[in-house]
Amino acid sequence: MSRHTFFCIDAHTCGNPLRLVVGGVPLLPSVSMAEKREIFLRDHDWVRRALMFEPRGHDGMSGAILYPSSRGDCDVGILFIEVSGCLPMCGHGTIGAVTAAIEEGLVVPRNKGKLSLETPAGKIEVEYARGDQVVEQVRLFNVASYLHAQDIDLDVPGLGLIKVDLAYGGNYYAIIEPQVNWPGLDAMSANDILRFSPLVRQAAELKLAPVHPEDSRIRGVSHVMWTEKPRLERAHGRNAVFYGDKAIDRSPCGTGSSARMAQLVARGRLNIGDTFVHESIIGTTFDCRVEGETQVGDKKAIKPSVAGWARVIGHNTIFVSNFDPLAHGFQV
Ligand code: PYC
Repeated sequence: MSRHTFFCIDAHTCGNPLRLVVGGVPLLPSVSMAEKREIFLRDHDWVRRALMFEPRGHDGMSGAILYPSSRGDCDVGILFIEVSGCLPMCGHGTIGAVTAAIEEGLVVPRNKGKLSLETPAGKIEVEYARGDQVVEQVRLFNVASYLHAQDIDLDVPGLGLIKVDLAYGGNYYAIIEPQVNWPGLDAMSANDILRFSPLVRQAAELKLAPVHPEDSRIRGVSHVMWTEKPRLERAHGRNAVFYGDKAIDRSPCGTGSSARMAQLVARGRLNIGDTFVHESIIGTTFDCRVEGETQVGDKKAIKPSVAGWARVIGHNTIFVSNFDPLAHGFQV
């Protein structure tokens, strides 16, 4: 029998899953994480499908793999794997992976409480606070984020004409605010989110087909963010983020929060230095901040940071055997 064994640390970040694969992963050449991502997708995508899809994963599964960084100025590289592919950047994935890696002694930071990570979307800095038992908080200083397009009219079957903004925070987000044809998240069930989001994403992609001005490998509308007033007194906004084919982020979404802040700053509704507490669909929060201004191509951009917590929930030894007809997973 040929059986491949993966050792995983399962965790969740504010409710959203993160499977850190620490053993059994394919070796990749010493190139940038952006190139490793392409090689992984080309030659080893079965690993992602086996570990993310049913029966070993589920519709909302996501994970990460740590690799040595080929950059001298980074402690480690990180590859994000999830149901839709390998994201250039993932906020909840970073918070979960850093928490698990620090608690389990997988990375030794050069500077106490700090890590420099190479992601496929670029270098990010991380600060973490370690308590007696657990890592209490991870703050990631995300890639430059910007508003790509605003007030775009989309004709969405079942909704009618709606206006969306498109913003980048490590992935491209179609952001929808309450408006005439869409009264807000509170009027929507989870089934509605799953039904309308792919239609919005498809319409936004058809109209805008965004390509990152500094890295053409980062392209396409991958996520849809539905926004709403917060329920929690300390929060400034609430959202539900759709990704993959059937996933709704249980966390407030790190790259989504970065995109949302970039949109709000560009629209003059948030300022440099402001904090932005973002509430998720299940009421967990990320403490976000607009750290500064920058440029992406010829667009004004922000430097966002996002802080949240994660908890390790178990060690998982997963077999993928050639005797299992569903070894490489399936989606329904
Ligand atoms: O936290 O950036 C994020 C994220 C992306 C997809 C799901 N979560």
